[in-house]
Amino acid sequence: MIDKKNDNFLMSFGKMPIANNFLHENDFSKEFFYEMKVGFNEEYSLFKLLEHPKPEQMFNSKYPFLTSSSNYMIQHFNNFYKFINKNYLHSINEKIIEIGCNDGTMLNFFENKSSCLGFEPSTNVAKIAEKKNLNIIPKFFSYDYPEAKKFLNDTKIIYAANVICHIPDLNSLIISIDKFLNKKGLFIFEEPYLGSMINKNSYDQIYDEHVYIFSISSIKKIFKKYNFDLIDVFPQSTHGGSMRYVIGREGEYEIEKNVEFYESKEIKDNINNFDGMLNFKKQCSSSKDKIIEQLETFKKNGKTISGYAATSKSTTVLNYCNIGTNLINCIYDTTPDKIGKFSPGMHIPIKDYKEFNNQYPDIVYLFAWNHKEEIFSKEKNFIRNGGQWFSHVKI
Ligand code: DWN
Ligand code: SAH
Repeated sequence: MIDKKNDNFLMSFGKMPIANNFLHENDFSKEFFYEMKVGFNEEYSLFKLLEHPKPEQMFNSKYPFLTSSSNYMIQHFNNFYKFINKNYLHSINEKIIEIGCNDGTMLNFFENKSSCLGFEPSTNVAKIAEKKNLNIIPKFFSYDYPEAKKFLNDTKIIYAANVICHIPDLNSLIISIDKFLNKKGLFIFEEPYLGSMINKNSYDQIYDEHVYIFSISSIKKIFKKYNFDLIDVFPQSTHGGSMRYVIGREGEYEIEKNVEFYESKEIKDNINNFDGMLNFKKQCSSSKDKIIEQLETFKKNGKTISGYAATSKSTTVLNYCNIGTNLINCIYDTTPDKIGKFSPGMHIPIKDYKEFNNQYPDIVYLFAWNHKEEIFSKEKNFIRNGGQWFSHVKI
């Protein structure tokens, strides 16, 4: 049982709204806030939120994020599909489950749709996946649904991307995985990586949906508790630095050298224990001071500042640093469900990205720093017109 016994408080980012709750002006007064406290569980080397909203408050019929909002990510998921297909599948009839399939971008690459199943509790995005003729259960992942019965004990691959860190109850998650996988079955998933977050000081990876920021040390310990081995790991450049983990039943597969290689790096870098996090805490508050000072200097010098990409991550930066319309006039974004609304907590207006080149601001805070290649190539004219990108993460 993975429990909270050895959770140690690290720091508080203060009052936070729901990161993806982009809202209309008449909903400002009933906006929900919680205190975003983070900590580190010494027993599992696990970086985590100590308080968070209930999953239903975030994943419901109004979830605005779509996997397909990034062309680069669509390509990445095509490559992830090929990676699974080439390395772990022997026939197109082997059963496959995706946890948190969102709009079905990755599941749609698999050839035999009838052997695939996606779980997606955000029903508005689940509907987009269903329109692609995919087999979807529009609910939170669990083995306990009649519709999932034929996948029990018979699934070769369960995979997920940027989802497992969204699931607070790791015990129930692993019990369901155990019920679905066959003897040689594998659980393959990738998530934002603690090592990258610490290196880049990208503290904006922390928000209500990201209950955990995993590492090799934590994943190995958590799954060991349920008689699973971490058999391989593959660093990824996506979402600012992620790690792909391959999990098999204890003793069924050889453990690849990569696991020890990257795990020993974590031990050397001191990211497997609470003390190793103390420097990160300092970095967060000095980053906050620096950002505010820089934005205020831009303003004093008469510069106009806008944001680009109303990411979930931006909710952490804006609320932690208390940045509102006094500093950033609006945020440009591509998502229909965000445009015309206001950012959670700080209430900065969200505008259609198509309006961006009508009148360029002087400075643009790039909130999707993780998609900089894609965005820079799309917005070359901004730089040609003398504009300047800005971020708290090195870009
Ligand atoms: O883990 C998660 C990841 C996978 O996606 C979720 N919890 C929620 C979400 O996080 P995010 O919002 O920080 O994701 P992104 O992919 O960094 O940013 C997406 C946002 O950026 C969307 O609102 C669309 C916008 N965007 C844009 O306006 N122009 C994105 C791109 C690539 C662009 O060119
Ligand atoms: N895999 C996609 C989506 C990531 S966003 C990608 O990488 O782009 C996180 C997704 O996980 C959301 O679509 C959310 O609705 C879903 N999710 C959250 N909790 C879940 C759970 N317990 N079971 C299944 N999906 C979940």
